[in-house]
Amino acid sequence: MPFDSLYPRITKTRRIQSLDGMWDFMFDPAKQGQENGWHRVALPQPVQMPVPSSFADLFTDKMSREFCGDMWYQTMVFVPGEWRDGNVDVRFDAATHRAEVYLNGEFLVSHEGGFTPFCAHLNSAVKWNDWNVLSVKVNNELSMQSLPLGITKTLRNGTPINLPYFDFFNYSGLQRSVRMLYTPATRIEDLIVVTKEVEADRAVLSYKVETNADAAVDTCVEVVVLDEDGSEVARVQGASGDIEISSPRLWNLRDAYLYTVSARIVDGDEIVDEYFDTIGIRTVSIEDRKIKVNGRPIYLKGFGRHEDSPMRGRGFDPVTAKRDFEIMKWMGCNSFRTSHYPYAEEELYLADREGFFVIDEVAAVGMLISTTNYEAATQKAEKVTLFDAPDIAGPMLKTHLKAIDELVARDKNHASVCAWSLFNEPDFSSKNAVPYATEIFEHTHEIDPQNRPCSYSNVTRCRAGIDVCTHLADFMMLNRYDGWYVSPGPEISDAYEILIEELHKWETLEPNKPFVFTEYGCDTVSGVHKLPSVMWSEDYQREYFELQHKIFDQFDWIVGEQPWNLCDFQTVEGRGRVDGNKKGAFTRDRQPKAVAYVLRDRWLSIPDYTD
Ligand code: BDP
Repeated sequence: MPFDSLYPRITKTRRIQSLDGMWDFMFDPAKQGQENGWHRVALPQPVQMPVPSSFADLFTDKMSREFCGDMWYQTMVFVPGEWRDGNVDVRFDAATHRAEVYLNGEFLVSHEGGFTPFCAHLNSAVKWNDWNVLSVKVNNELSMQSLPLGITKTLRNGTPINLPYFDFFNYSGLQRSVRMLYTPATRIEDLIVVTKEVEADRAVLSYKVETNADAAVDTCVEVVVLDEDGSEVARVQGASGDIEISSPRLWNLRDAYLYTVSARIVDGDEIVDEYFDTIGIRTVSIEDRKIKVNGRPIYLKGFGRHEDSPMRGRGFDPVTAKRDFEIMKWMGCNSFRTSHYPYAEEELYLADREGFFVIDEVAAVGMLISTTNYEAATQKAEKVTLFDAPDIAGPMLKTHLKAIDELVARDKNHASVCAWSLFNEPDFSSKNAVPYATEIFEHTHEIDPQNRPCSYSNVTRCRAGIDVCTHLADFMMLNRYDGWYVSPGPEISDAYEILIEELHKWETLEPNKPFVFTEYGCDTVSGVHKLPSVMWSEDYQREYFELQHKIFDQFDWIVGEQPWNLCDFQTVEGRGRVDGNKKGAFTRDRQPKAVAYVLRDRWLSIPDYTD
C-alpha cells in the first residue's frame, strides 16, 4: 500500500490534523474488549495515555510495565464535513507490534509489525462534520512469527509475560505520531526518485509518480525540483521519466544538500493534488574493497543506537532525537545503524539534513534461538538453529519479506539511507539458512529502486568459516565482543589475538568485501573508576576501545566502526544487566562517559572521505 508509506505533508491540496495527545487507554488482559464493545463505545474505566509514547515506564506498578497482551487506545475525532469530497485516512506512524483499527465500531484495518506506518481509511465508516469514536486494539505479544522474535510465558498465577529473544526492552503501544490526513479523491500515492547519473556539470534523476487515477491522467503529472533556496531547477511532465539537473550540488557525508521534489496532478490550471519530498543527489557503491559515496571511499564513524529514553521508552521524542544528533556530531560521527528496527521517519529526515550514512535495519532480530534471551544464554540453552526448523522459518519468511517491503517503501527516497541491514545476528551456521537468506537478499535488491548495498550483522558464534551466508552480503558487518563476552578482563590480550586471527581468515575468505564493525563494546557503569582497570569501570571501557582500534587500524579493508551503543538503554532484567545495557559511550540521559572523549579524539582525526 504505497500511500501508507508516504510521509504526511501539508500541501496546496492536502491537510493534516494531529491526533497526538492524551488518549483513553485500557489494558485488556482477558481479551474481552471486543465482546464488550470497546471498539464502538467509550472504554469503561480508561486511564489517560500520551500518544506517542511507550506505556511501560509511565506506571508505578510492575505488572503494568510488564503487560503482555491486548490493550485499547481510544479517542474522539472530529472529521470536517468539507473533507467529504476526498479521502480521509488516519495514519499510524507505528503501532507496536500489531493493531486493529475501528471507527464507530466498524473494523477498518489491521497491521502487523511495530515499526512501519499504516493507514486506516475512514470514508466508509465516518460521520461527516461530527465526532467519531476511533478505537485501536494494540497487541504486544512476541512470538516465533513476529519481528522481532520472542515468546510469551505464563506465570503460575496465570499472568503472561513476554520473553524477548533480543536485548532491549519490549516497549510497545502507539509509539509514534497518529495523524488524520485529508487528500483529494484523485491523489498521488507514491513518489520515487533515484539518482541515475552524476557527472561534473549535470545529474540525471529518474522518477516515478504513482496515482490512484487511470492512465489517462498520466499526461497531467508534472514534477518540479527546487533547490535549497526554493529556486526551480527543473520541471518535467509525465508520470515517470528522467529529470536533468545542471551543476548539481551533491549530497555528501556531513555535507548534505537537499532538493525538494514536488509532484503534481494538474488539470489545466487547477492543481488536483500535490505532494513533495526532499532528496539528495548521491550514489552509493562498493568497489575496490571500499564503500563509496559519489565514487569516493568513506570511513564510517558512528554507533549502533536505540530509540530509547527515560519514561518515553521507545516513544518518538524529538528532543531526544535532536540531542542524539548533537552528541553524534560532537563525536565526529558520520553514520549510524538503526539497530534493531526501523526508526521514526523524523530520525531519517534529520539524518538526510545532517549528512549521515544510515544503515537501515529491519526488525529481524532474535533469529538465534540458541541464545534466546541473554539469560537463557548464560544457562546454556540447548542449541537449536532457527533455519533448521521449517515450521518456524517458513511462516517467518513471509513476515520478514513483508517487513522489508514496508521498510523499503517508506525509506526509499532518503538520501541518508545508504544501505539495508536485513538481519541482526542471525544463526547462519546451518546450510538451511541459505535459501531463506537468499530470498531475503534477492527480494530486497529487486524492490529497492536505488538497489542499495545489503548486508546483515554477523554474530560471534558464526565467526569466519562458520557463517554460510557471507556470499550474499555486499559488504560485511561484524558484531564482536572479544574482550567482553569472549576473553574479558585479565584475558583481554587473548581477545586481541583471537580477533586478529579471525580477521586474517576473513581476509582470504572474503577478499573483495569491505568490512564494518557494527558492534563492539563493553558494559560500563558511569562513575565507576579503578586503577588498574576492572570490567564495568570507565577505565576498562577506554582500554577495551583502544585495543579494538589498534586492531582495526591494521586492516585497510575495515572501512568503518560503529561501537555498541551510543547510549545506555533499557533491556530485559537479568544478572548481566544493571538496570539495562550499559555499553553506551553516553549514559541514558545523554551525558558522556570517559570513552566518549577517546572516540571523539579518534574520530575527529579520521576524515569522512579517505581519498
Ligand atoms: C549483540 C546484540 C545487541 C546486544 C549486544 C549486547 O546485537 O542487541 O545489546 O549484543 O550484548 O549481540 O550488548
